[in-house]
Amino acid sequence: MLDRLLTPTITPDWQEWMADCLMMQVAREDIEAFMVAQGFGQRQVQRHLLAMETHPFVLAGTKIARKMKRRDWLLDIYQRVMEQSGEFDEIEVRDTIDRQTFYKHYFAVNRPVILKQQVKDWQILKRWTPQYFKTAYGDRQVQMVRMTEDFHRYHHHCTMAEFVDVIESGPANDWYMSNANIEHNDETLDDLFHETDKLPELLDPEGFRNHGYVLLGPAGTITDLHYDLANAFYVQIYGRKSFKVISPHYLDKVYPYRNFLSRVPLEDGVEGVDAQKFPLFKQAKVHEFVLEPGDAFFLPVGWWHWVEALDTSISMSFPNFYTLQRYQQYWDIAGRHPLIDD
Ligand SMILES: O=C(O)CCC(=O)C(=O)O
Repeated sequence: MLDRLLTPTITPDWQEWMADCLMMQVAREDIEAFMVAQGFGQRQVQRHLLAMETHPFVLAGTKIARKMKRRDWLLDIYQRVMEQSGEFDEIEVRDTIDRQTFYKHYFAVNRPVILKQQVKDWQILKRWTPQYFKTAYGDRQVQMVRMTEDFHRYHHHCTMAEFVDVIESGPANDWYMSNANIEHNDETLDDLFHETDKLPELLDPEGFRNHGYVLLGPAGTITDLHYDLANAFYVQIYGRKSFKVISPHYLDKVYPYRNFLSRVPLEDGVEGVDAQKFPLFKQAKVHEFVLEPGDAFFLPVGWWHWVEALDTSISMSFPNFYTLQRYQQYWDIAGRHPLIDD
């Protein structure tokens, strides 16, 4: 009787964890041993497991988990096969590229590339500095993403001049003018895109403004590991940014959640990732590089990326390729599926 009173109840959170383990085919004995070590009673755990194992929800979930495992297996094999060519060991660095080579050998095969000279003569590389933003757009109201200590993000309004003062006052990771504020900053972004040099060899001048981003923030700004729903042509305008990039083939190794985010924190580098919490992560190949002002980077759809500003930084990201990107439509279909939400 006393035992029963002292034994913790198996809360809905624990039940969810147990169901998850069962669906992922973790051995019954392992689940039992783990829970007993957490203070649960053995008979109590056994009773729950027995009821859960034959529950129709768990049986349906097990089938779905098997399907997902088969897909993960296939992605794993694709990666291994590709690696045999030796061509994908590193992200390729080139000076420039012509349209045909780019679309055939990179865009169409989802292959990233760094271009060191492609945008070197862009005028905004000389003109754009935080001080220029302050002088030319100082009194504009702009919207920033701010992040609280508990990683809650919210929007903050201030003038461009105020924002520039903040980002120049030292490293921080809680002020960012990024893609999340695109609608509110429309007028300012329109003007910035109007100023931007064009790149007709690779990007369609017609669609230059559509859904492109200007990313402005202090040294120390971190964008956590995630992937984008479209291809992006990323240009580093001012300051340096450090990238960690992972092929989409490692989907199950980066612990995805909420659609396109990863649970793996990379602030302490790849070595700093907790191997107990994220045991599969060590199997993922992480490409690390730094973009300098004037560097461009083709970031294909689905590639995981983690980014840190090493200096006060201005970057741009363009989606206006000559090939239409209709992936968003497919995403809408997949995104509505509740199982993809976690
Ligand atoms: O420069 C950054 O902070 C990363 C931007 C990014 O991840 C994105 O545009 O998808």
